[in-house]
Amino acid sequence: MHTKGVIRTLLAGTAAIVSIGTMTGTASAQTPGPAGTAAGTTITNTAQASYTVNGVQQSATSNAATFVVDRKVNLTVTTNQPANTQVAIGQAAAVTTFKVTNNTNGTQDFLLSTSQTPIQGLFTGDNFDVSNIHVYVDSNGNGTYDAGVDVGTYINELAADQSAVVFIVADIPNQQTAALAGITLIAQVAAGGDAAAQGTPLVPSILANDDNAVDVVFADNDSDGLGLDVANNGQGRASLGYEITTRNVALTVSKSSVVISDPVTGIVLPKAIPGAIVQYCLIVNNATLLVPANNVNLTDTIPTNTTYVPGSITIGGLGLAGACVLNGFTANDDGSAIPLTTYTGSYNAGTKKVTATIPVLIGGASVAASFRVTVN
Ligand SMILES: [Ca+2]
Ligand SMILES: [Ca+2]
Ligand SMILES: [Ca+2]
Ligand SMILES: [Ca+2]
Repeated sequence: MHTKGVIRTLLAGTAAIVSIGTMTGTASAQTPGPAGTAAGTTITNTAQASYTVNGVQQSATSNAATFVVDRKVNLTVTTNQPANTQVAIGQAAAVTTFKVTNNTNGTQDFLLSTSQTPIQGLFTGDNFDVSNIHVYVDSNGNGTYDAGVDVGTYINELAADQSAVVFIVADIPNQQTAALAGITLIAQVAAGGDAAAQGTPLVPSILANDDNAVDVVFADNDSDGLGLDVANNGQGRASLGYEITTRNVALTVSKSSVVISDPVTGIVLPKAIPGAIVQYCLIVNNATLLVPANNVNLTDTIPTNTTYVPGSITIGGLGLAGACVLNGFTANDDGSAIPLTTYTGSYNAGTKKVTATIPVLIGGASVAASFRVTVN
């Protein structure tokens, strides 16, 4: 303990000092947490002297020796999930979860960033990078990433000995060789005290201690033990992996036909007589949530004894219970671009093959395509 009390009172007569040094601090009576007494706490010490003069009890009090507690900056960053995040190729918004604990004896902000530099030994086999990386704080404190709710990008005003959950959200590339991507969360201690603003990174005090100022001392460790972080830099980090486990999706195609009209009754209860127009409906479904299927090509050779109805291909319609209930965009038979959509369709008169192309079929979605033939 810092002792600077000076007994200024001159002692006279036959004095005998009986006791010296009674601490009287102005700090809160509460027992501090593991981070210790809060930075900025004023600690005051006065000394007492008691003595007798000619048998009469006397006393003297020193001046107060006062200093403020300095800021001992420390933090820990850990993973907050039991294993790597299992993902599929092409998966969007894949989440890894971390925890940042403030071991500083004061309320701090924490700035958050990421690194994809593989930590040697930890991520052997890291062979791809994720993209569209975002870091979010678990604003509603439920430990789960809630898109649109957990939107804070830095930890704001985290009290001493308290923790915050942080998510890294990233897209997995559409790359068949992808297997493992390590991702690192880096937390940097920043100034607290302004709930409305992001603090600037703390810097350690390099001058001699000022009793009246809260000096800053970095006391963090080398969090990865591998050289990418170092001790006493005000930063901590932890790493997790994105591991590819899904290389295919559950994609199904269903097909149905319906007679649209016949040459006798028109559209009223039409029958499949020669000359009737029949619409075929193809519904493609991707049942694997979160994983898109790309460049979905639907092909269908028109049946014997029918003739393709030119310009009848539609793509992007709505299918229900295996039937087309709403036709989509009308395609050009030559495969050229269709306004307002990325779908394309074509008919090859030589092979009698109808093709519909759906560039992206997102997980959990269905797209219908249709074309018509006339019964010969
Ligand atoms: Ca949440
Ligand atoms: Ca703040
Ligand atoms: Ca100080
Ligand atoms: Ca460190």
